[in-house]
Amino acid sequence: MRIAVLGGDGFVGWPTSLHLSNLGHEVHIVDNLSRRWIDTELGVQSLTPMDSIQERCRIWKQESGNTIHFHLLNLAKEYERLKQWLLDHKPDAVIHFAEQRAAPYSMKTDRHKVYTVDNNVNATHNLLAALVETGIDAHLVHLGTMGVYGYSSVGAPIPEGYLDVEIDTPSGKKGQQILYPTRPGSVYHMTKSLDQILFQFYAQNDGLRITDLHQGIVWGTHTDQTRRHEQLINRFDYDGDYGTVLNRFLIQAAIGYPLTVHGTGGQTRAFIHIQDCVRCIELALSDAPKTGERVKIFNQMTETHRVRDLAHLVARMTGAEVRMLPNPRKEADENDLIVKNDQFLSLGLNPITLQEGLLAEVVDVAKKYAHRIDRSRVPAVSAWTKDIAKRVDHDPEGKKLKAV
Ligand code: USQ
Repeated sequence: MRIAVLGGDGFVGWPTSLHLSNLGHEVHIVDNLSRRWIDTELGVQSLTPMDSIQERCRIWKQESGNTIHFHLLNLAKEYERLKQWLLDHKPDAVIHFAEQRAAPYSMKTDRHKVYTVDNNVNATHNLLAALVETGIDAHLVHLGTMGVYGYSSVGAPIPEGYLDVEIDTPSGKKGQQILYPTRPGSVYHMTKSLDQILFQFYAQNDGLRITDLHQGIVWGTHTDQTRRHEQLINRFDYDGDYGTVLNRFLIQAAIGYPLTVHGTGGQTRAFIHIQDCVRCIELALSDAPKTGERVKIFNQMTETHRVRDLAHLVARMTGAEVRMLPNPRKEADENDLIVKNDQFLSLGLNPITLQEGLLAEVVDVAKKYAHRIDRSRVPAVSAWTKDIAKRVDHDPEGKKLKAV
């Protein structure tokens, strides 16, 4: 297949591009390199040294003999160029990762909220409108998030996108399937909830073939392809805005920084290893919906864990200290989470669950590049409301709190 990977320079986009190229697909990365610009804005860098995208593609060609093409294009701002690109390349599938993906970044200031909505919603809508206008019948696979469902304890498994409900009508009860109600916990998660509505409309109105992947928190850094050469290494975020919880704990353990648990650590979240992410994209591509079929929704996660349990697991493994901090986010202190992921399992996903070996691999990578870490960028200081900001500002590293 000829596959466009929009956002193919990012944390999941790059290993996905390598994985699909390795399987023999013709891969085109379309990216505006915004993630690299955000590093510059924030004054932080990936823990791992990343080469330019052109250099990464050159090394891949040298290693594998396969070409990955790179196209610099801003999906959210260059609509006419996007249409022309689609007409020129006629992809069989488009994988859409091209969105700002950090909840804390999206909540930093009003400017970051506006940027995240502008960028994410326009990127998705421009792509949908351009597919209709050009008549290109590509399977669109979008990277969504488990966070659209919210994190209140409902006591029942979260289904894969759709919920069966019964509605009282004058002629009795009627069954209906609705999108599972959204309850986003950040502006970023809200944009992915809006994406869902855009997908419903374009599938129903124009027959676009769309798969939406509701992904959990990714952990790990290497995949089979990024391991092949030092210069194919994946990016790896550790800072308070872009670093995600389990990878942050592993990096913190590697540099002797107390593990930063927000609040009680009773938040339960869904997780997936990066190797399984790229496998899931491959499986989703193999199971495209037909024209006229409703949007396919998969829960792209393999297990759920409570944040404090992960902290204690990492502490046991490494001897790190665990510290409960004032939570910069507005989120439930404690929640349960049961998630269905039957569709990927039935397509052949064999989940990689938390294994000491893979956890230790992340610690080793972090130790290798520890000299690149700016410890002052480790605390998460982006606060969800002004009231929370006052609390977090006084004690961002939880120094006044007792270690547990
Ligand atoms: N947390 C800590 N300590 C930290 C960092 C995070 O306790 O040092 C807590 C947070 O307060 C939160 C949980 O860990 O309760 C998860 O935070 P996270 O930063 O790992 O994940 P999140 O903000 O939800 O976002 C990440 C990705 C996003 C993806 C999402 C999947 O950045 O792109 O959509 O995970 S999910 O969480 O399932 O919605």
